Amino acid sequence: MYKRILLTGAAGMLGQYLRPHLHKRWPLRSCDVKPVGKPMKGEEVVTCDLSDRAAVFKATRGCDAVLHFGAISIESDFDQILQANIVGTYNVFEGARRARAKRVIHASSNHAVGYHLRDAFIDSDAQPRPDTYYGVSKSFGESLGSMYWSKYGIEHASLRIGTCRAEPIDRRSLSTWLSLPDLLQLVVRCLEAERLGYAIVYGQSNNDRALWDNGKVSHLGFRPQDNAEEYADRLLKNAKPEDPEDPAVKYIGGVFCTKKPPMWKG
Ligand code: NAI
Ligand code: 15L
Repeated sequence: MYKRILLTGAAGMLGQYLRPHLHKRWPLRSCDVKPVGKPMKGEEVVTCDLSDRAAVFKATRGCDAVLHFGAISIESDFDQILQANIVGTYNVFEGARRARAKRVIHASSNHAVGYHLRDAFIDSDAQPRPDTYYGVSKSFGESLGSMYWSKYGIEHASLRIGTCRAEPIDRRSLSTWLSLPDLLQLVVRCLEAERLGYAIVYGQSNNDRALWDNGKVSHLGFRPQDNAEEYADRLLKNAKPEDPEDPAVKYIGGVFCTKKPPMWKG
């Protein structure tokens, strides 16, 4: 049982989904630099920038678990990633240590290992092979999690999330999809599992075309229920043939592996 859980990134897509579900189970403090919305009864809402160390330390005070979902969630300029995702993640871990938190769960990403070949069927021991500055920042969070576990005993899970949406959106996400209910199950298992230690877990549903092996973290009891294959006919109906040598096809990270990822305005 937790006294209070801090959720960073509470105004974001995944934070907004998780908030009410978490609030039903545990006292919750929701935090973001953007407006989170009206507090639910008993919920505490905090506005803060993750790069503001004093504000993050204040936000973590009194929390015995942290779900760190706040971040720039796509590729961006290095200086922005540095502040929000690298400095910000350090602030969250250090705040959690000062608050004597038991567990920190970090929304990492498949982009921490984006340059592994798609058909390599990597597991939790795969080396970091980030595909972007964004992926580098997620890999940094995984390393911090390892250090805070080994040095201070703070249990940690880094969730290498695939594509978390209400539904899969394209051919790639028939492999990488994580449904929202499966995300919730994953987060709850990481909070409730008797033993967490240091865990690297792939955030994927029970997809026929799954790319990753969660066998080494089966003790968490994460058993995803959804399968992207249900959407395959619709998504593949008008799909063009793929070039297997295109980096966006060859590697796990998809378009993030191209020289200029299309979502990056830099
Ligand atoms: P999102 O972009 O919708 O939400 C991220 C939230 O972080 C936003 O509300 C934003 O305001 C907040 N944030 C950004 N910079 C901040 C700062 N400096 N200070 C305080 N708050 C800040 O992203 P989404 O989809 O909800 O993802 C949540 C987490 O999961 C992110 O860490 C993302 O990298 C990770 N993730 C998401 C995936 C997905 O498919 N949705 C896949 C892999 C990882
Ligand atoms: C991520 O890390 C992003 O946050 C998300 O928006 C998706 O692009 C996802 O990866 C993906 O790889 O599909």
